[in-house]
Amino acid sequence: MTASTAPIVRLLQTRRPLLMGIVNVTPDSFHDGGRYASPEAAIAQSRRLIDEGADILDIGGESTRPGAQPVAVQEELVRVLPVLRALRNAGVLLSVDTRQPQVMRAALAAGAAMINDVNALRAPGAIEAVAETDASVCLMHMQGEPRTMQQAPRYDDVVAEVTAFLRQRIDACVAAGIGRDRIVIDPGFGFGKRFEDNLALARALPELARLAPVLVGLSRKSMIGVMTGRASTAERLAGSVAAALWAARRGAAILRVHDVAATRDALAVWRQLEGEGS
Ligand code: 9MG
Repeated sequence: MTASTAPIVRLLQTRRPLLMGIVNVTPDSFHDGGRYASPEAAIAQSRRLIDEGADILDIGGESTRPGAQPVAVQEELVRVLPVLRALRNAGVLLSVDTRQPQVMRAALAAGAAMINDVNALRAPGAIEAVAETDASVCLMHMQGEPRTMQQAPRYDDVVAEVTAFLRQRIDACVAAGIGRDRIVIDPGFGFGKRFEDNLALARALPELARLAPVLVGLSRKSMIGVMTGRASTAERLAGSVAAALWAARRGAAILRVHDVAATRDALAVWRQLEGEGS
């Protein structure tokens, strides 16, 4: 296998875990919906997250929260492209959170180096859109689709089923020409999962990390609300930071978070207490 020049490969070699800051250019995301819906607000938030220490920004123009309605491709493009263009030389890796091949192609041409697809490149043309570039990809597991996924999630063995799905998606990507070192996987916390499914997957992180680097997204999610008794996402910062540390300890390579500064500080303290430097 030839050595990849994909930026994610270099980043993962130098620093772990990486911090991926969330930028929702949407009116309806579950925690910060509407706050960064204009390009100007999203660009300002992106710059704040960079100052706080984000390694990667994940820019999304479609909410994937439970119950969310799909967004037209044109609308998604109008939301994410101005943000990408403004940040292409900002010194961080730009990821775009999308399920649409057309958005993937336009985003990669506008400076994105990673596609974060909650649908794991299953849409027709999605694998090709990534394979034709040297971009990296996050393949996430989701049962169902955002609009209905939390209505009746069901598994016989959630860890075995999610592992088999991710293994199959890795194989499909590799067969299409996406180098294994460009692939990151994600069990998809909250995406067609009950609380006990999320817990089982969290506990299986070391096992999943044997397949590929694992991205973990727990920030402010309902699982944190259940464990802390905090109904409002605004009250879930401490729980989210605790979960991020726990995931890092179990091999998470990338932490997808709303709160970069708090997570970064917590990781720095933890690493130094462990004698691992800052
Ligand atoms: C877009 N998005 C929302 N939550 C996510 C998660 O947990 N993982 C990934 N990869 N993307 C997510």
